[in-house]
Amino acid sequence: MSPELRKILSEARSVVVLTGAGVSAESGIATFRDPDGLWQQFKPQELANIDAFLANPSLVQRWYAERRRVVEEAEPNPAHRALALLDTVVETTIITQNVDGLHHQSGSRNVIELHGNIRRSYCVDCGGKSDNPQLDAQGIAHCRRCSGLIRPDVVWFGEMLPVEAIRMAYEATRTADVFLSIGTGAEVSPAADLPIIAGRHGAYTVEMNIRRSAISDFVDEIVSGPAGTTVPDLVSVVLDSRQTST
Ligand code: BV8
Ligand code: ZN
Repeated sequence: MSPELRKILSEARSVVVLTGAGVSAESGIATFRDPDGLWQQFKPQELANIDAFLANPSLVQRWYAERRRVVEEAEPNPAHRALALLDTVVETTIITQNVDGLHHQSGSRNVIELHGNIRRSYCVDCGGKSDNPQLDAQGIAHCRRCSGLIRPDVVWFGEMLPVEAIRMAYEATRTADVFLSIGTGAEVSPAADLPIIAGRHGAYTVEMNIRRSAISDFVDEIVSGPAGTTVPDLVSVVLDSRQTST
């Protein structure tokens, strides 16, 4: 970490963090595009879109049920916990692409879930929440109120992001002093545009990853290494600098 980043972190009033699947990798949740990632077996087009779901609801429901089981067994890792700690000394907004809910679980207060949350499901027909669906003879989950198909409350390709979530994300991004992009390949828009927008609005932009991403050439600084190590290290610099200055 450069002396410049140390100084900026010690004076920052607002830190905005974009997280991707790499932040949850050390909690045992597979990423999407890494060599052992989720998309290796299936392509996003085959699963994470409404047409694939309507064409084969059983396959898509089973895939999400399996991912939800992994998520429900997962624990926040040191990266999640460090970001929750950061929130206690400087205004921290977490904009996450992850659908696992681990930032909430680790105690972060300002979490914007851009792509929804896999722990929630709803009926495609009446929109009603569903946590105890009716299974038909093929094991396909239906709504108890109207028999509509049950889907995960996540944003699929080609679907709009939650309007309030993306509005808050842009607002935080435009006013950030420091913008950290952690554990994301930055290949999915509009999330991937946020670090670029932050830089244009004067934020010092930092990428924290184990390899280069689509935004590596556009950020001010790259901190390489696993998030479970680099994020606690960065947060301890902020804590030390704030404690010595008080
Ligand atoms: C929209 C759902 C508009 C939930 C996901 C061309 C054709 C068609 C569409 C498009 C197109 N061009 C652009 C688009 C738009 C499209 C898009 O961006 N497509 C891409 C693929 C080209 N975007 C959309 O469709 C979005 N909607 O634009 O709507 C619209 C306008 C009007 C009207 C209607 C619509 C919706 C995007 C949301 C898609 N949903 N997931 C789920 O099933 O989980 S995307 C999926 O990718 C996840 O949400 C994930 O969060 C996201 C990004 O992936 P990453 O988090 O970055 O994960 P990845 O595996 O890629 O990378 C992991 C990274 O971690 C790596 O860099 C790795 O090095 C690093 N790492 C690994 N381990 C560690 C680590 N780093 C640190 N420490 C470690 N230990
Ligand atoms: Zn229904």
